[in-house]
Amino acid sequence: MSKKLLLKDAHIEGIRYFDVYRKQGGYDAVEKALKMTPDAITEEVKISGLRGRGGAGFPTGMKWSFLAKPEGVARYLVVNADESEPGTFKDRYLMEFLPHLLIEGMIISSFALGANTAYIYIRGEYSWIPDILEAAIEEAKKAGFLGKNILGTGYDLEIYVQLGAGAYICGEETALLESLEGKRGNPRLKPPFPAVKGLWECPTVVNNVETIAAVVPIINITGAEYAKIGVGRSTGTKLISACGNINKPGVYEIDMTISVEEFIYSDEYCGGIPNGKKLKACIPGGSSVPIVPANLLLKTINGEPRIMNYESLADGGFATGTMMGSGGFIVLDEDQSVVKHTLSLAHFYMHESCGQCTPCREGTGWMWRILTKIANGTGTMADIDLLWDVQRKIEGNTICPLGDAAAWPVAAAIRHFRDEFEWYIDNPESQTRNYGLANYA
Ligand code: L3W
Repeated sequence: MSKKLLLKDAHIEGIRYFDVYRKQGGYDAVEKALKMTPDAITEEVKISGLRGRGGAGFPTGMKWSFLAKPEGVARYLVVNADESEPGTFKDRYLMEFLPHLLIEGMIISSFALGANTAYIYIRGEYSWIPDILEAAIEEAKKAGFLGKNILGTGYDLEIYVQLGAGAYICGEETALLESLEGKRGNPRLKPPFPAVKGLWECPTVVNNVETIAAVVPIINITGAEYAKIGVGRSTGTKLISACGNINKPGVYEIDMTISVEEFIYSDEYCGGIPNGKKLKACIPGGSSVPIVPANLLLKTINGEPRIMNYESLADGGFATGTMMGSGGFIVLDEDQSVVKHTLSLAHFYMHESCGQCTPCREGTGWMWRILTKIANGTGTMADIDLLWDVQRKIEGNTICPLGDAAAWPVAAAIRHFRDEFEWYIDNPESQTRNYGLANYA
Protein backbone atom coordinates (compact mmCIF):
# COMPACT_ATOMS: atom_id res chain seq x y z
CA MET A 1 0.00 0.00 0.00
CA SER A 2 1.55 3.29 -1.07
CA LYS A 3 1.71 6.10 1.45
CA LYS A 4 -0.83 8.81 0.74
CA LEU A 5 0.14 12.42 1.23
CA LEU A 6 -1.88 14.37 -1.33
CA LEU A 7 -4.94 12.16 -1.64
CA LYS A 8 -5.15 10.98 1.97
CA ASP A 9 -8.41 12.91 2.54
CA ALA A 10 -9.74 12.78 -1.02
CA HIS A 11 -12.44 10.27 -0.05
CA ILE A 12 -13.95 12.53 2.65
CA GLU A 13 -17.28 13.99 1.66
CA GLY A 14 -17.21 17.75 1.30
CA ILE A 15 -13.39 17.97 1.43
CA ARG A 16 -13.70 20.57 -1.32
CA TYR A 17 -15.09 22.99 1.27
CA PHE A 18 -13.05 24.97 3.76
CA ASP A 19 -14.69 23.76 7.00
CA VAL A 20 -14.29 20.09 6.15
CA TYR A 21 -10.74 20.58 4.86
CA ARG A 22 -9.77 22.58 7.96
CA LYS A 23 -11.19 19.87 10.24
CA GLN A 24 -8.75 17.38 8.68
CA GLY A 25 -5.79 19.59 9.58
CA GLY A 26 -6.02 21.74 6.48
CA TYR A 27 -4.15 25.08 6.69
CA ASP A 28 -2.11 23.83 9.67
CA ALA A 29 0.89 23.93 7.32
CA VAL A 30 0.21 27.62 6.60
CA GLU A 31 0.15 28.40 10.33
CA LYS A 32 3.43 26.54 10.72
CA ALA A 33 5.08 28.05 7.63
CA LEU A 34 4.21 31.66 8.48
CA LYS A 35 6.19 31.21 11.71
CA MET A 36 9.23 30.10 9.69
CA THR A 37 11.49 32.32 7.60
CA PRO A 38 11.06 32.20 3.81
CA ASP A 39 14.57 30.76 3.47
CA ALA A 40 13.81 28.03 5.99
CA ILE A 41 10.76 26.97 3.93
CA THR A 42 12.85 26.85 0.75
CA GLU A 43 15.42 24.80 2.65
CA GLU A 44 12.74 22.27 3.69
CA VAL A 45 11.64 21.97 0.05
CA LYS A 46 15.27 21.45 -0.99
CA ILE A 47 15.79 18.78 1.68
CA SER A 48 12.60 17.03 0.58
CA GLY A 49 14.10 16.37 -2.86
CA LEU A 50 10.77 17.37 -4.47
CA ARG A 51 11.05 17.51 -8.24
CA GLY A 52 8.70 19.32 -10.63
CA ARG A 53 5.66 17.15 -11.27
CA GLY A 54 4.71 18.70 -14.64
CA GLY A 55 7.09 16.57 -16.66
CA ALA A 56 10.65 17.86 -16.49
CA GLY A 57 11.36 16.74 -12.90
CA PHE A 58 13.49 19.82 -12.17
CA PRO A 59 14.34 20.13 -8.42
CA THR A 60 11.78 22.53 -6.94
CA GLY A 61 13.92 23.90 -4.11
CA MET A 62 16.69 24.68 -6.59
CA LYS A 63 14.25 26.50 -8.88
CA TRP A 64 13.04 28.57 -5.93
CA SER A 65 16.58 29.48 -4.94
CA PHE A 66 17.26 30.69 -8.51
CA LEU A 67 14.55 33.34 -8.12
CA ALA A 68 16.12 36.75 -8.61
CA LYS A 69 15.37 39.25 -5.84
CA PRO A 70 16.15 42.75 -7.11
CA GLU A 71 15.14 45.49 -4.68
CA GLY A 72 11.68 46.99 -5.29
CA VAL A 73 10.69 44.55 -8.07
CA ALA A 74 7.58 42.36 -7.68
CA ARG A 75 7.94 38.57 -7.72
CA TYR A 76 5.24 36.15 -8.82
CA LEU A 77 4.19 32.58 -8.32
CA VAL A 78 2.38 31.11 -11.31
CA VAL A 79 0.76 27.71 -11.03
CA ASN A 80 0.76 25.84 -14.31
CA ALA A 81 -2.64 24.18 -14.48
CA ASP A 82 -2.68 24.05 -18.26
CA GLU A 83 -2.80 20.28 -18.04
CA SER A 84 -3.16 19.34 -21.69
CA GLU A 85 -0.78 16.45 -22.19
CA PRO A 86 -2.84 13.55 -23.61
CA GLY A 87 -3.23 10.92 -20.90
CA THR A 88 -2.65 13.38 -18.07
CA PHE A 89 -5.53 14.34 -15.79
CA LYS A 90 -4.12 14.31 -12.25
CA ASP A 91 -4.07 18.10 -11.78
CA ARG A 92 -7.73 18.25 -12.76
CA TYR A 93 -8.46 15.75 -9.99
CA LEU A 94 -6.53 17.80 -7.43
CA MET A 95 -8.20 21.07 -8.37
CA GLU A 96 -11.67 19.60 -8.61
CA PHE A 97 -11.65 17.64 -5.37
CA LEU A 98 -8.92 19.24 -3.24
CA PRO A 99 -8.83 22.93 -4.23
CA HIS A 100 -7.79 23.98 -0.73
CA LEU A 101 -4.69 21.77 -0.90
CA LEU A 102 -3.52 23.77 -3.91
CA ILE A 103 -4.40 27.10 -2.30
CA GLU A 104 -2.66 26.11 0.92
CA GLY A 105 0.45 25.13 -1.06
CA MET A 106 0.31 28.43 -2.93
CA ILE A 107 0.17 30.49 0.27
CA ILE A 108 3.22 28.72 1.69
CA SER A 109 5.13 28.85 -1.60
CA SER A 110 4.31 32.52 -2.24
CA PHE A 111 5.43 33.43 1.28
CA ALA A 112 8.70 31.53 0.73
CA LEU A 113 9.27 33.32 -2.58
CA GLY A 114 8.29 36.77 -1.35
CA ALA A 115 5.38 36.98 -3.81
CA ASN A 116 2.26 38.97 -2.98
CA THR A 117 0.40 37.99 -6.14
CA ALA A 118 -0.04 34.49 -7.49
CA TYR A 119 -1.89 33.11 -10.50
CA ILE A 120 -3.43 29.80 -11.44
CA TYR A 121 -3.44 29.40 -15.23
CA ILE A 122 -5.96 26.72 -16.22
CA ARG A 123 -6.46 25.08 -19.59
CA GLY A 124 -9.52 26.41 -21.41
CA GLU A 125 -11.17 22.99 -21.56
CA TYR A 126 -11.33 22.81 -17.74
CA SER A 127 -14.13 25.34 -17.87
CA TRP A 128 -15.83 24.23 -14.65
CA ILE A 129 -12.69 24.36 -12.50
CA PRO A 130 -12.30 28.17 -12.06
CA ASP A 131 -15.61 28.37 -10.18
CA ILE A 132 -14.45 25.68 -7.76
CA LEU A 133 -11.13 27.43 -7.18
CA GLU A 134 -12.64 30.88 -6.87
CA ALA A 135 -15.15 29.64 -4.30
CA ALA A 136 -12.27 28.09 -2.33
CA ILE A 137 -10.24 31.30 -2.59
CA GLU A 138 -13.19 33.26 -1.19
CA GLU A 139 -13.55 30.79 1.69
CA ALA A 140 -9.84 31.00 2.50
CA LYS A 141 -10.02 34.79 2.40
CA LYS A 142 -12.99 34.88 4.76
CA ALA A 143 -11.07 32.69 7.19
CA GLY A 144 -8.08 35.06 7.14
CA PHE A 145 -5.71 32.81 5.17
CA LEU A 146 -5.63 35.03 2.08
CA GLY A 147 -5.80 38.73 1.34
CA LYS A 148 -4.34 41.44 3.56
CA ASN A 149 -2.35 40.71 6.71
CA ILE A 150 -2.74 36.92 6.67
CA LEU A 151 -3.25 35.57 10.21
CA GLY A 152 -2.04 38.92 11.53
CA THR A 153 1.51 38.34 10.27
CA GLY A 154 1.60 41.36 7.97
CA TYR A 155 1.93 39.12 4.90
CA ASP A 156 -0.45 39.91 2.00
CA LEU A 157 -1.36 37.57 -0.84
CA GLU A 158 -3.93 37.67 -3.65
CA ILE A 159 -4.56 34.66 -5.88
CA TYR A 160 -6.11 35.08 -9.34
CA VAL A 161 -7.50 32.36 -11.58
CA GLN A 162 -7.02 32.70 -15.33
CA LEU A 163 -8.65 30.41 -17.87
CA GLY A 164 -6.65 29.77 -21.05
CA ALA A 165 -8.15 29.53 -24.51
CA GLY A 166 -7.49 25.84 -25.11
CA ALA A 167 -3.95 25.70 -26.48
CA TYR A 168 -1.56 22.91 -25.45
CA ILE A 169 1.41 25.18 -26.10
CA CYS A 170 0.33 27.40 -23.20
CA GLY A 171 1.47 24.62 -20.84
CA GLU A 172 5.02 25.50 -21.87
CA GLU A 173 5.97 27.91 -19.13
CA THR A 174 7.03 30.90 -21.23
CA ALA A 175 4.06 30.55 -23.62
CA LEU A 176 1.89 30.48 -20.51
CA LEU A 177 3.42 33.74 -19.31
CA GLU A 178 2.84 35.34 -22.72
CA SER A 179 -0.78 34.22 -22.60
CA LEU A 180 -1.19 35.47 -19.04
CA GLU A 181 0.08 38.85 -20.23
CA GLY A 182 -2.72 38.85 -22.81
CA LYS A 183 -0.61 37.94 -25.82
CA ARG A 184 -0.53 35.01 -28.23
CA GLY A 185 1.03 32.01 -26.45
CA ASN A 186 4.32 31.78 -28.30
CA PRO A 187 7.21 30.35 -26.25
CA ARG A 188 10.10 32.66 -25.40
CA LEU A 189 13.76 31.84 -25.78
CA LYS A 190 15.40 30.58 -22.55
CA PRO A 191 17.58 31.88 -20.94
CA PRO A 192 16.52 34.16 -19.42
CA PHE A 193 14.52 31.67 -17.36
CA PRO A 194 11.30 32.86 -15.75
CA ALA A 195 13.06 32.79 -12.39
CA VAL A 196 15.01 35.82 -13.62
CA LYS A 197 12.64 37.38 -16.17
CA GLY A 198 9.13 35.99 -16.08
CA LEU A 199 5.70 37.58 -15.84
CA TRP A 200 5.86 41.23 -16.95
CA GLU A 201 9.64 40.78 -16.96
CA CYS A 202 9.63 40.21 -13.20
CA PRO A 203 11.18 37.21 -11.42
CA THR A 204 8.61 34.40 -11.49
CA VAL A 205 8.43 30.83 -10.32
CA VAL A 206 6.25 28.63 -12.52
CA ASN A 207 5.34 25.30 -10.91
CA ASN A 208 2.88 22.54 -11.70
CA VAL A 209 -0.30 22.10 -9.58
CA GLU A 210 0.89 18.83 -8.04
CA THR A 211 4.30 20.31 -7.19
CA ILE A 212 2.72 23.15 -5.23
CA ALA A 213 0.25 20.80 -3.52
CA ALA A 214 3.20 18.65 -2.38
CA VAL A 215 4.63 21.61 -0.44
CA VAL A 216 1.82 21.17 2.11
CA PRO A 217 2.82 17.68 3.33
CA ILE A 218 6.49 18.69 3.15
CA ILE A 219 5.87 21.46 5.69
CA ASN A 220 3.60 19.23 7.77
CA ILE A 221 5.94 16.24 8.04
CA THR A 222 9.27 18.05 7.30
CA GLY A 223 11.44 17.79 4.22
CA ALA A 224 13.58 15.08 5.80
CA GLU A 225 10.58 12.79 6.39
CA TYR A 226 9.28 13.44 2.86
CA ALA A 227 12.70 12.50 1.46
CA LYS A 228 12.52 9.12 3.22
CA ILE A 229 9.56 8.14 1.02
CA GLY A 230 10.63 6.76 -2.34
CA VAL A 231 14.12 5.93 -3.51
CA GLY A 232 17.21 7.84 -4.66
CA ARG A 233 16.29 11.11 -6.38
CA SER A 234 12.66 10.01 -6.71
CA THR A 235 11.44 11.18 -3.33
CA GLY A 236 7.91 11.55 -2.02
CA THR A 237 4.76 10.44 -3.76
CA LYS A 238 3.63 10.92 -7.36
CA LEU A 239 0.16 11.12 -8.82
CA ILE A 240 -0.37 8.87 -11.80
CA SER A 241 -3.36 9.25 -14.10
CA ALA A 242 -3.88 5.80 -15.57
CA CYS A 243 -5.92 5.15 -18.71
CA GLY A 244 -6.19 2.97 -21.80
CA ASN A 245 -6.69 -0.78 -21.65
CA ILE A 246 -6.89 -1.27 -17.90
CA ASN A 247 -9.69 -2.37 -15.63
CA LYS A 248 -9.52 0.61 -13.29
CA PRO A 249 -8.65 3.89 -14.96
CA GLY A 250 -8.20 6.74 -12.51
CA VAL A 251 -5.80 8.86 -10.50
CA TYR A 252 -3.50 6.99 -8.11
CA GLU A 253 -0.96 8.24 -5.61
CA ILE A 254 2.09 6.01 -5.52
CA ASP A 255 5.32 6.08 -3.62
CA MET A 256 8.02 5.68 -6.17
CA THR A 257 9.16 2.20 -5.11
CA ILE A 258 6.44 0.04 -6.65
CA SER A 259 7.10 -1.91 -9.82
CA VAL A 260 5.41 -1.14 -13.12
CA GLU A 261 4.07 -4.70 -13.10
CA GLU A 262 2.44 -4.20 -9.72
CA PHE A 263 0.97 -0.89 -10.86
CA ILE A 264 -0.64 -2.43 -13.94
CA TYR A 265 -1.79 -5.74 -12.50
CA SER A 266 -2.58 -5.24 -8.82
CA ASP A 267 -6.11 -4.50 -7.71
CA GLU A 268 -4.91 -1.57 -5.67
CA TYR A 269 -4.07 0.26 -8.89
CA CYS A 270 -4.97 -0.49 -12.53
CA GLY A 271 -6.41 -3.95 -11.79
CA GLY A 272 -4.97 -5.63 -14.89
CA ILE A 273 -6.00 -5.61 -18.52
CA PRO A 274 -9.65 -6.24 -19.49
CA ASN A 275 -10.73 -9.58 -20.96
CA GLY A 276 -7.43 -11.24 -20.10
CA LYS A 277 -5.71 -9.53 -23.03
CA LYS A 278 -1.95 -9.29 -23.16
CA LEU A 279 -0.02 -6.09 -22.57
CA LYS A 280 1.48 -4.76 -25.79
CA ALA A 281 3.00 -1.41 -24.88
CA CYS A 282 2.76 1.55 -22.56
CA ILE A 283 3.39 5.27 -22.57
CA PRO A 284 4.03 5.90 -18.88
CA GLY A 285 4.51 9.66 -18.70
CA GLY A 286 2.04 11.39 -20.98
CA SER A 287 1.91 11.29 -24.77
CA SER A 288 5.26 13.04 -25.25
CA VAL A 289 7.40 10.34 -23.70
CA PRO A 290 8.65 7.32 -25.65
CA ILE A 291 6.32 4.34 -26.01
CA VAL A 292 7.89 1.09 -24.76
CA PRO A 293 6.94 -2.48 -25.59
CA ALA A 294 5.83 -4.75 -22.74
CA ASN A 295 9.14 -6.62 -22.36
CA LEU A 296 11.14 -3.40 -21.91
CA LEU A 297 8.44 -1.83 -19.80
CA LEU A 298 8.41 -4.47 -17.11
CA LYS A 299 12.18 -5.04 -16.85
CA THR A 300 15.26 -2.81 -16.90
CA ILE A 301 18.21 -3.61 -19.17
CA ASN A 302 19.69 -5.66 -16.31
CA GLY A 303 16.53 -7.75 -16.11
CA GLU A 304 15.43 -6.23 -12.82
CA PRO A 305 11.83 -5.15 -12.28
CA ARG A 306 11.25 -1.65 -13.61
CA ILE A 307 10.09 0.71 -10.90
CA MET A 308 7.62 3.59 -11.22
CA ASN A 309 10.17 6.35 -10.71
CA TYR A 310 12.22 8.90 -12.63
CA GLU A 311 15.43 6.85 -12.81
CA SER A 312 14.10 3.34 -13.38
CA LEU A 313 11.65 4.31 -16.14
CA ALA A 314 14.48 6.08 -17.97
CA ASP A 315 16.91 3.19 -17.53
CA GLY A 316 18.90 2.55 -20.70
CA GLY A 317 18.09 5.94 -22.23
CA PHE A 318 15.65 6.23 -25.13
CA ALA A 319 16.95 2.96 -26.66
CA THR A 320 15.31 0.85 -23.96
CA GLY A 321 13.78 3.28 -21.50
CA THR A 322 11.20 6.01 -21.38
CA MET A 323 10.32 8.79 -18.91
CA MET A 324 8.22 9.43 -15.85
CA GLY A 325 7.08 12.71 -17.46
CA SER A 326 3.81 14.02 -16.10
CA GLY A 327 2.63 10.57 -14.94
CA GLY A 328 0.02 10.13 -17.68
CA PHE A 329 0.10 6.33 -17.87
CA ILE A 330 -1.44 5.02 -21.12
CA VAL A 331 -1.72 1.23 -21.51
CA LEU A 332 -2.15 -0.50 -24.88
CA ASP A 333 -3.30 -4.11 -25.08
CA GLU A 334 -2.52 -6.62 -27.80
CA ASP A 335 -5.34 -5.43 -30.07
CA GLN A 336 -4.07 -1.87 -30.34
CA SER A 337 -2.22 -0.48 -33.32
CA VAL A 338 0.92 1.48 -32.50
CA VAL A 339 0.90 2.96 -36.02
CA LYS A 340 -2.62 4.33 -35.61
CA HIS A 341 -1.91 5.48 -32.09
CA THR A 342 1.18 7.36 -33.32
CA LEU A 343 -0.86 8.84 -36.15
CA SER A 344 -3.40 10.14 -33.67
CA LEU A 345 -0.67 11.76 -31.57
CA ALA A 346 0.97 13.23 -34.67
CA HIS A 347 -2.32 14.91 -35.52
CA PHE A 348 -2.46 16.35 -32.01
CA TYR A 349 1.04 17.84 -32.16
CA MET A 350 0.49 19.21 -35.67
CA HIS A 351 -2.66 20.91 -34.47
CA GLU A 352 -1.04 22.27 -31.32
CA SER A 353 2.26 23.53 -32.78
CA CYS A 354 2.36 27.32 -32.38
CA GLY A 355 4.06 27.59 -35.77
CA GLN A 356 6.90 29.79 -34.55
CA CYS A 357 9.76 27.38 -35.36
CA THR A 358 10.02 25.96 -38.89
CA PRO A 359 11.11 22.40 -37.92
CA CYS A 360 8.07 22.02 -35.65
CA ARG A 361 5.54 23.88 -37.83
CA GLU A 362 6.50 22.02 -41.01
CA GLY A 363 7.77 18.78 -39.45
CA THR A 364 4.69 17.95 -37.39
CA GLY A 365 2.46 18.20 -40.47
CA TRP A 366 4.95 16.25 -42.55
CA MET A 367 5.06 13.42 -39.98
CA TRP A 368 1.27 13.34 -39.87
CA ARG A 369 1.04 13.09 -43.66
CA ILE A 370 3.55 10.22 -43.85
CA LEU A 371 1.86 8.38 -41.00
CA THR A 372 -1.52 8.84 -42.66
CA LYS A 373 -0.14 7.22 -45.83
CA ILE A 374 1.29 4.30 -43.90
CA ALA A 375 -1.85 3.73 -41.85
CA ASN A 376 -3.96 3.97 -45.04
CA GLY A 377 -1.95 1.19 -46.62
CA THR A 378 -0.53 3.52 -49.28
CA GLY A 379 2.92 4.00 -47.76
CA THR A 380 6.26 2.68 -48.97
CA MET A 381 9.27 1.33 -47.09
CA ALA A 382 11.10 4.57 -47.95
CA ASP A 383 8.39 6.44 -46.01
CA ILE A 384 9.54 4.81 -42.78
CA ASP A 385 13.08 6.11 -43.33
CA LEU A 386 11.74 9.52 -44.30
CA LEU A 387 9.62 9.62 -41.15
CA TRP A 388 12.69 8.74 -39.09
CA ASP A 389 14.66 11.54 -40.80
CA VAL A 390 11.94 14.14 -40.27
CA GLN A 391 11.58 13.41 -36.56
CA ARG A 392 15.37 13.62 -36.10
CA LYS A 393 15.42 17.04 -37.72
CA ILE A 394 12.77 18.35 -35.35
CA GLU A 395 14.28 17.12 -32.09
CA GLY A 396 16.49 19.71 -30.42
CA ASN A 397 15.90 22.31 -33.13
CA THR A 398 13.01 24.29 -31.68
CA ILE A 399 12.57 27.02 -29.09
CA CYS A 400 10.43 24.89 -26.80
CA PRO A 401 10.04 21.16 -26.11
CA LEU A 402 6.86 20.77 -28.19
CA GLY A 403 9.08 19.79 -31.12
CA ASP A 404 10.81 17.11 -29.03
CA ALA A 405 7.44 16.00 -27.69
CA ALA A 406 6.21 15.50 -31.25
CA ALA A 407 9.38 13.71 -32.37
CA TRP A 408 9.90 11.26 -29.48
CA PRO A 409 6.67 9.25 -29.86
CA VAL A 410 7.40 8.78 -33.57
CA ALA A 411 11.04 7.81 -32.95
CA ALA A 412 10.11 5.29 -30.25
CA ALA A 413 7.31 3.79 -32.34
CA ILE A 414 9.68 3.18 -35.25
CA ARG A 415 12.49 1.99 -32.98
CA HIS A 416 10.38 -0.61 -31.19
CA PHE A 417 7.60 -1.40 -33.67
CA ARG A 418 9.22 -1.12 -37.10
CA ASP A 419 7.79 -4.51 -38.08
CA GLU A 420 4.30 -3.09 -37.53
CA PHE A 421 5.01 -0.14 -39.85
CA GLU A 422 6.29 -2.62 -42.46
CA TRP A 423 3.19 -4.78 -42.05
CA TYR A 424 0.93 -1.84 -42.91
CA ILE A 425 2.98 -1.26 -46.04
CA ASP A 426 3.06 -4.93 -47.03
CA ASN A 427 -0.67 -5.33 -46.45
CA PRO A 428 -2.47 -2.50 -48.27
CA GLU A 429 -5.85 -3.79 -47.08
CA SER A 430 -4.63 -3.29 -43.52
CA GLN A 431 -6.24 0.11 -43.01
CA THR A 432 -9.35 -1.66 -41.81
CA ARG A 433 -7.46 -3.81 -39.32
CA ASN A 434 -5.08 -3.25 -36.47
CA TYR A 435 -1.73 -4.87 -36.12
CA GLY A 436 -2.07 -6.86 -32.92
CA LEU A 437 0.21 -9.18 -30.98
CA ALA A 438 -0.97 -12.12 -33.08
CA ASN A 439 1.09 -10.75 -35.95
CA TYR A 440 4.26 -11.25 -33.99
CA ALA A 441 3.77 -15.05 -34.04
C1 L3W B 1 16.32 28.77 -13.60
C2 L3W B 1 18.00 27.58 -14.71
N1 L3W B 1 15.36 27.88 -13.92
C3 L3W B 1 15.81 24.98 -15.82
C4 L3W B 1 13.56 25.61 -14.92
C5 L3W B 1 12.75 25.97 -16.15
C6 L3W B 1 11.54 25.07 -15.96
C7 L3W B 1 12.09 23.83 -15.28
C8 L3W B 1 12.32 22.65 -16.18
O1 L3W B 1 9.47 21.25 -20.15
C9 L3W B 1 8.93 18.95 -20.00
C10 L3W B 1 8.98 18.82 -21.50
C11 L3W B 1 7.68 18.08 -21.83
N2 L3W B 1 17.60 28.65 -13.98
C12 L3W B 1 17.04 26.61 -15.08
C13 L3W B 1 15.73 26.83 -14.66
N3 L3W B 1 15.00 25.80 -15.13
N4 L3W B 1 17.07 25.46 -15.80
O2 L3W B 1 13.30 24.24 -14.68
O3 L3W B 1 12.92 23.07 -17.36
P1 L3W B 1 13.07 22.16 -18.61
O4 L3W B 1 13.65 23.03 -19.68
O5 L3W B 1 13.84 20.93 -18.24
O6 L3W B 1 11.61 21.67 -18.98
P2 L3W B 1 10.29 22.44 -19.47
O7 L3W B 1 10.60 23.41 -20.55
O8 L3W B 1 9.55 22.98 -18.29
C14 L3W B 1 8.67 20.32 -19.49
C15 L3W B 1 7.53 17.25 -20.59
O9 L3W B 1 7.87 18.11 -19.56
N5 L3W B 1 6.20 16.76 -20.40
C16 L3W B 1 5.20 17.66 -20.16
C17 L3W B 1 3.98 17.50 -20.52
C18 L3W B 1 2.85 18.35 -20.26
C19 L3W B 1 2.19 18.36 -19.11
C20 L3W B 1 0.85 18.84 -18.90
O10 L3W B 1 0.04 18.99 -19.78
N6 L3W B 1 0.56 19.08 -17.65
O11 L3W B 1 2.78 17.89 -18.04
C21 L3W B 1 6.04 15.40 -20.38
O12 L3W B 1 6.95 14.63 -20.43
O13 L3W B 1 7.76 17.29 -22.96
O14 L3W B 1 10.11 18.05 -21.85
O15 L3W B 1 10.62 25.67 -15.10
O16 L3W B 1 12.45 27.32 -16.14
N7 L3W B 1 19.29 27.47 -15.06
